[in-house]
Amino acid sequence: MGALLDQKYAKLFFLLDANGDGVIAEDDFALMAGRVTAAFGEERTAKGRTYAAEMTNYWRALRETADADGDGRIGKDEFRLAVSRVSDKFDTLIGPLYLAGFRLADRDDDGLVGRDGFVTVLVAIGVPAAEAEATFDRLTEDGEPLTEDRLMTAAAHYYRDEDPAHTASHLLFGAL
Ligand SMILES: [Ca+2]
Ligand SMILES: [Ca+2]
Repeated sequence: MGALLDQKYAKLFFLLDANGDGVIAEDDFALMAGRVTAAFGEERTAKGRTYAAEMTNYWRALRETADADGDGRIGKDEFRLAVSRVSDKFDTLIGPLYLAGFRLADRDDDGLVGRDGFVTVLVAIGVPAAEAEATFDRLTEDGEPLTEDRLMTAAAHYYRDEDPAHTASHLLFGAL
């Protein structure tokens, strides 16, 4: 694993440890899903339920890969290895969560996400608002909205790629 991927996985661990107790467990994923869906008032809608289900799937994939002693808790070192392996199956294990997040933020279902929707998701998962704004600017041009393809490409780069040409993707969740 290269240094950049290591930094990005460390950032993911920090964000996914939603209750800040230093380990990742199912309660973190429930907490984060609750925060994101509540930010849009979608806790009980189809979109919100899809997002929560994808959070659970992501957690299960990590747990099956990482939790060798079966105590339901994943520490930082376990997480780095697990997320690296789960990222090999980005399209089936991780991509659907990002797609569900995009669709939550796409308030009018036109396949585009504006600044407010994007920033709302990132703030709900723990990224400071100013960094979320900067991420939106890096991923888009001249006030254009974010497309689904652009987000999915950035997310795939975040989990799998260290190409210096993809800085905007590496900074998806703010400074490393
Ligand atoms: Ca935790
Ligand atoms: Ca839209």
